[in-house]
Amino acid sequence: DGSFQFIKYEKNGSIGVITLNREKALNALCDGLMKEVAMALDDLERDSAIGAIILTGSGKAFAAGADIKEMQNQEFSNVFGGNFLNHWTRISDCKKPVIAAVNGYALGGGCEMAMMCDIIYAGEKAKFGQPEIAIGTIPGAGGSQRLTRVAGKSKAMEMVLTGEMISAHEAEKMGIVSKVFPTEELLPAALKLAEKIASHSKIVTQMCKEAVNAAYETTLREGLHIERRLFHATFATRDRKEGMSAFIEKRSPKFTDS
Ligand code: CO8
Repeated sequence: DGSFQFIKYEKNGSIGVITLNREKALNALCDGLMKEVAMALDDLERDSAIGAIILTGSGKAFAAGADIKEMQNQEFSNVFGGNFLNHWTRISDCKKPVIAAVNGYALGGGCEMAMMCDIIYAGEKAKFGQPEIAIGTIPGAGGSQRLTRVAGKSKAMEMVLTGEMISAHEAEKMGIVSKVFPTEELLPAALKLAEKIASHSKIVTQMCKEAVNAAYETTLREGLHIERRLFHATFATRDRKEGMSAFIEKRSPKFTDS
């Protein structure tokens, strides 16, 4: 649809693909771009045909961070008072699975944006980093928190205190990225993953995502409680019955997302 200025956005069967499209600025995440991503996500969440979402970049970058030109002349009273970049949380609030397909730079807010997604696939030339320290600020959208939970204190400290980039393979070793592909194979692989995810019951998939996120955001005791409740809740769906019946009857399940 031609109404977006900073992203391209398409639906491909049960998959929604959001492509950051501000190549000249290495997809720097200006306010307008983030608002468009949020609008696309609103639409994809409303569309019951969509079972998984891919977020990807273009040209040399996934995204080279928050827009430094936009931040340059801001002052504390504005950013604090206006809760600057508050709407960035839209991605992590998405109930449907979001896959980041990272080819090229994922720096600062770009790395944080990838980590807001549920699964990160990377092209072998991708670079990840939190370079905020080099421009006199610090990560502001999860770089000191999500990165530390995933990679541990020593690695996270090294990245945020030096600002240096790491390769896709290093990111994979650290657990930030789940798989690395040759550049050209990244998007097809992300689509294949998204199709696999979207082939399951969409309602149960959302419960599953919620359960994993509980592990990430709560104590073990609370997380186990939430998991048990959600597991019980799958018994309120037709798809749970259908999935188990199909197994017993040795046929493929026909999920109705109900
Ligand atoms: N913001 C604005 N413009 C950018 C950004 C950016 N983050 N990154 C690149 N650009 C622009 C450049 O200014 C340049 O524009 P122009 O042609 O008008 O001069 C164009 O993109 C191309 O960039 P380069 O010429 O620099 O390209 P190179 O290939 O030489 O270098 C790099 C590529 C290494 C990626 C380099 O562009 C770079 O270091 N970019 C900045 C990376 C960075 O510091 N990112 C962190 C930004 S701070 C941040 O993200 C804080 C997040 C806080 C979120 C808070 C939420 C609540």
